[in-house]
Amino acid sequence: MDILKKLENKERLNFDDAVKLYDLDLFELGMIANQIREEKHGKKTYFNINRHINPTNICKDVCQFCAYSASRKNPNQYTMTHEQILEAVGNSSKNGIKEVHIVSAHNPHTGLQWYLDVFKIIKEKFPSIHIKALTAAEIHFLATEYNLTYEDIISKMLEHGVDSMPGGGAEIFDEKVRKRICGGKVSSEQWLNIHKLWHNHGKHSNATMLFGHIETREHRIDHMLRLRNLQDETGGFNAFIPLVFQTKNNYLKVKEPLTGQEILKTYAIARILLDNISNIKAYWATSTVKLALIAQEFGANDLDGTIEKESIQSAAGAQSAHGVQVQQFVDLIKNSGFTPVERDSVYNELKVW
Ligand code: V47
Repeated sequence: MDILKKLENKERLNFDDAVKLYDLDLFELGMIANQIREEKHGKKTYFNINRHINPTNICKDVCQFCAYSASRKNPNQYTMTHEQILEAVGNSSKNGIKEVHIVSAHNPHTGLQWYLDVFKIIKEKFPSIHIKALTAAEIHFLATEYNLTYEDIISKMLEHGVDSMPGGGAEIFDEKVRKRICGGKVSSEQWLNIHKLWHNHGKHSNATMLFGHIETREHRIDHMLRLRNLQDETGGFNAFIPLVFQTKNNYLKVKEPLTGQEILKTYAIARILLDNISNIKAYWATSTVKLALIAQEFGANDLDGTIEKESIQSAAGAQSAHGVQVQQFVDLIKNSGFTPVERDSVYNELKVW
């Protein structure tokens, strides 16, 4: 097969080649992805000790896949006060967190300064905690709502202590699918442009892909290739994170969740295609812990972190309402034959456990 030759010669795959990868036998695909993983990372599996905070669920936008937003189905609106947010970070800092991952809905009532002050007060009180915050979708919302440019918002993020950007809001880049699942929010081109502007400041970010809803395999490949192109330009993405769609409490009536095989193939293909993104993250909250551990043999070298509490995906059925204890995480990685390596948010190694 041509593709196998190309891979042997370490040639880049194009769109048609990549789509055909899905037709390979799962184990053949896994072996190819695992070989690349081992060349890049050996048996190391990265994780971090982190805490997710989702400060408000009130949202101006209506995404069909979302179970978190309080604008429609969810009657339980909330907006945390800055004191509550500080208290949450304070409690978690006792557990040794090195990162807070802050993602909110697009709340038009708080004012811009409320969003920014969340970062400022955390940085002032906990200067050593890395703040990963504001998705490109939130940046687009804030710029539009307050009549500012993306650069304006990015400068304010930097001033207020944001260290890196999470990969959320990417969903699926294909414009037709995007219109159906989240029309009205940040477009694909805007999402990519915002990350490019952020990278131009010498800063890093992640990239996600929401899959397992109404998209096809071709749409996933297209998504990954658009990311590969931007990464060639900027080199700013730390990790690619395929997010497995959670089917509960949302408007996309997906009856058949993806099979484990399809999820593993997608991780493996990501590892093969994204030769310029170092880390493939099997985010256990959406893949399940069990599958994330297997994904280590299919190209994934990162399992995200301990999380502590997460509200967006758990609203749709993910297992992340509560996190995992560090020791349990470490034991799971070890028992599955890999070496747990605690990392910081930009992938410096902190401790081999
Ligand atoms: O963009 C929403 C997703 C994302 C559902 O950068 C859903 O390290 C599955 O981006 N089923 C936010 N997913 C979370 C996110 C993230 C998570 C972990 C690590 C990082 C990182 C980023 O959650 C949204 C959206 O794609 N999401 N609803 C759902 N029903």
